[in-house]
Amino acid sequence: METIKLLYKAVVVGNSSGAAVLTKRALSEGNGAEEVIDRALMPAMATVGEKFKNSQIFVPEMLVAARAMKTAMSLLEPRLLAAGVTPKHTAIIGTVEGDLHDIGKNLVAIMWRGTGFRVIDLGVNVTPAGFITAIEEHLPDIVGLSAVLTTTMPAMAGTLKAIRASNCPPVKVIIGGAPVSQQFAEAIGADAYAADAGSAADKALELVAAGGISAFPRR
Ligand code: B12
Repeated sequence: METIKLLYKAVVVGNSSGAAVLTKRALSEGNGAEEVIDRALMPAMATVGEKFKNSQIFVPEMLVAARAMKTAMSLLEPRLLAAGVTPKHTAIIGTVEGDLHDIGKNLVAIMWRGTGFRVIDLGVNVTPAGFITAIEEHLPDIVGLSAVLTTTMPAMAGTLKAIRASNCPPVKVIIGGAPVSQQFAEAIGADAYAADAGSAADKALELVAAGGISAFPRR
């Protein structure tokens, strides 16, 4: 079987050592780093996201797949840097103020990275000012807000309001977390909602493809 296909499979099943060997082999066979990412790693993370969405795999399997992808990426990154290749899109993600849950947010960050985004993870208990400062600094295309407690849903609404009221560059905001919904997203004026990490990757791509923010000059 073709090395690229084998690498795809190694990442899907979370075989990190296999992913390392196959990444090196794919490069030695003359594949470019970008080609390896586009043809093996991204499709693998898309499959992982789809399986997670359909409850065919769960958090542990997703984490080992992410680790395999990270192993492969660590071998490809030096080549990308040498070639001056950088991710096309940037995302910021954080759990809103008062909320310390980060397992779901981390999975979304993994999927976004696997989809080709540069992701700046602000962590948990992030204040509205924390989000705004990061938006000003990193000029992201999208911002993800996570809230896992019903009691921090108002903080999510407040964060979105503060972002919109600030002078920070225009940005699309996507929300998620167990207690929030599409209806809540619409009520607070978020650009999108996603129920799980796989859907979050699809939505992020939809948001950047829809544009509307691309006119803003980015670094
Ligand atoms: C683990 C956990 C904790 C851990 C958190 C550790 C950590 N590092 O995250 C600890 C022990 C710290 C904790 C503390 C508390 N917890 Co807690 N916790 C949980 C638990 C068991 C699992 C949450 C989880 O990780 N789920 C798995 C992830 C994968 O799912 P997820 O978060 O929903 O994320 C997915 C989607 O929602 C979505 N998503 C998430 N974020 C985002 C963001 C974006 C942008 C997008 C697009 C999508 C998205 O994608 C994710 C992946 O598919 C839940 C119960 C449960 N079974 O869910 C309770 C639960 C969330 N906790 C609860 C409570 C009450 C608390 C405490 C208040 C308890 C206390 N009395 O101290 C504290 C609050 C601390 C605080 N200030 O935040 C309640 C919340 C009730 C409510 N409706 O508000 C729950 C539901 C338990 C219960 N049944 O009562 N908790």
